Amino acid sequence: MKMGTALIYDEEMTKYKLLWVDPACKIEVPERLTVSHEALVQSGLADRCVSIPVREATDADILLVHSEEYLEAVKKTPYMTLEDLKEFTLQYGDVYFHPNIYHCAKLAAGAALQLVDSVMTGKVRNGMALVRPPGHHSMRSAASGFCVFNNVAIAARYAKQKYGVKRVLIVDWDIHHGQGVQYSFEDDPSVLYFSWHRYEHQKFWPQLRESDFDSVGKNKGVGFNINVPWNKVGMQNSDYLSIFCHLLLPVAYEFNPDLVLVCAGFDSAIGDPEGEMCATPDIFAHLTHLLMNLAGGKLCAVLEGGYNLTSLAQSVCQTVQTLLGDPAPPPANLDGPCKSALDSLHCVRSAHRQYWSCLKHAADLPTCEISTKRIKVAEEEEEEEKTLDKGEEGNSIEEKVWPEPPKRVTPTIRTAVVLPDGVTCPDGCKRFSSSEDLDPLIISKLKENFLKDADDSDTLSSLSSLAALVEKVEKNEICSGLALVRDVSMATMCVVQHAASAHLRNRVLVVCVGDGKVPSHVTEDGKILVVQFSNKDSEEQKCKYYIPVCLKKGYSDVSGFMHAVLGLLLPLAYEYDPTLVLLVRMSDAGLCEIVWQQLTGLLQGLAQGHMLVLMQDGEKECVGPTASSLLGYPAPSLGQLPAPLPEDVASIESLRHRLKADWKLLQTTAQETGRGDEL
Ligand code: SS9
Ligand code: ZN
Repeated sequence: MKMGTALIYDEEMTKYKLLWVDPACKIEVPERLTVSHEALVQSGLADRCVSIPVREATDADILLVHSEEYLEAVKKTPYMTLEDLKEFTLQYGDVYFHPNIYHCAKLAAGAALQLVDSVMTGKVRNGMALVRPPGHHSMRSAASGFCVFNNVAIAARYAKQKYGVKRVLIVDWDIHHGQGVQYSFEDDPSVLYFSWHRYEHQKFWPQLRESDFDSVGKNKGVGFNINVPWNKVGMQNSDYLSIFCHLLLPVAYEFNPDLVLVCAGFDSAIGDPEGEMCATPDIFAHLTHLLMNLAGGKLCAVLEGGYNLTSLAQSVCQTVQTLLGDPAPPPANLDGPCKSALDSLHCVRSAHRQYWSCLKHAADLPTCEISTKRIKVAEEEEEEEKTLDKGEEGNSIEEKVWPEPPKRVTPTIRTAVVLPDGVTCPDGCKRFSSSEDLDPLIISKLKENFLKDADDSDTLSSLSSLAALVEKVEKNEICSGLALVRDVSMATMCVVQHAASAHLRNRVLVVCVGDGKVPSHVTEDGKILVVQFSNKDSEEQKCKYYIPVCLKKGYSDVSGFMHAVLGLLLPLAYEYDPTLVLLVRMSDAGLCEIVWQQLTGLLQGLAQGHMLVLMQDGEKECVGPTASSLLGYPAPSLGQLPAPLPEDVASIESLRHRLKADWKLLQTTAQETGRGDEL
């Protein structure tokens, strides 16, 4: 199994800067790299990575994306006088040249290629390259937006050419539209480009018509370009997560990439003077985590923007720490998406529904068009807003403050297992049995509650081990656990009752796969949320906190199941924000192994990875794969998914519609219910 996270950095890339006065370019400073790298060193993260040297991209590498004329022109810049450089710069938008930038641009592209090499040859599982200049704006024959060569576009072509990679997913979470990447792959169905970007009805740089949601790709590549325009500033964690759950992830799983490249710009984080968004640095832990089970975990993040040095450094650390496999921090303030974000989501989903079967059911385009075509209306509104805003808020962006993300402490024991004697402990896990330090009071309570009829000592010891495990997880001494038990229903009741008991103050998310009795009666106070997948028509949902999801064809419809996981379970789970996830595999579950591993992997983004998995003692063959997911190994790819069964989609969608009043992250269109539109 591939291990390790590459970190690619070279100080040389700090050795160029703006040599004249240009307000548009003054934010792109060498310190962007030094503070990011320094933060990784200071936090001990750099030491945990595999350090890989940069190299210069060759002409052949650069020509994978750029024209010869452009390359030749850039090659001359090291010899230009200041006046010549200024003049050369003038033909492009929002970019500057320096005698050493050509060298750095070759190193930046080369760093991305070194990263692809390390991941594709299996030297590491994933990694990040800290580079300057960024790349995503540069085009075949033009520099743009601080970018000289298109590092990520070159990396994608290189991966296809050198390693025969069939499908590359590029996720551009920078706050600017990577138009250079879009142009490079517009008619190429082997590269799926996703970008969200500040747009404001085409008023924000680079102010392109083709950055809107209706640029979906061309010719054979139609459907393989996904633009999410943000038409307001101030987007928050919920807005970003909504887009992931209801758009990017379903499409990405359907696309089934062999490699994921991230245009990792952090100007989409709070405090950034360009983005003016409000998502906190910890959101990048989640965005990263959610991509880590695609492509068998092969993920390469390449730095793009990020102009608030504090926010940038924190965001870089969150990303790298997640790549290293540490559990994600609890997600901050997920109070549902805002109206403008929902409008955007609605438009993109409807623009793409003819290309992706996971979006087939998406709502029609809204009748009053809300993006570019409303530019006139928007302009008028803006004028009004400006006159209103000024007095109150003024230029508040400079003063934006947010708490530093708390230290992510990973317990020394990652995964503990409670297994019957005959079953061997999987590598990397710790066998756990515990009666040692469990309060005798708890034991007698267990006996009383769960062993009324028979005094079965095996069951009692396994239940008390589970109870003790819950406590260790609660104290963050152990991150996750796995238990084979004789009676899954009973063990579930026992764990839930114990975990939700007053002295532990948990919020427990119970995810049950399969029929069987679950604790649906103890769910009124919100301390427990139960989501049960089954193929039997269950009674109507009785309460906000018990959610039966019925998949008629069982779990043979992997697409249907994933549809429910990504569009229903994940948003519910994030909004609920549990402190413990209890994943229960009922004896009749019959869910295929890799889907189960995907589920296990995805859910670990919640509750700081605090997860207990319960399985029936007959399912010994499931122990290894489950343990592997709990230990943070990426789940295998699901392959190219067929369309989900319409029947399943219909029932999942109707459930989502019924629940969205209670759970804001389930919304996919703007109704009266979105977070305030006061931004
Ligand atoms: C400054 C305008 C700068 C160019 C931004 C390029 C970002 C690359 N007010 N516009 S990630
Ligand atoms: Zn940017």
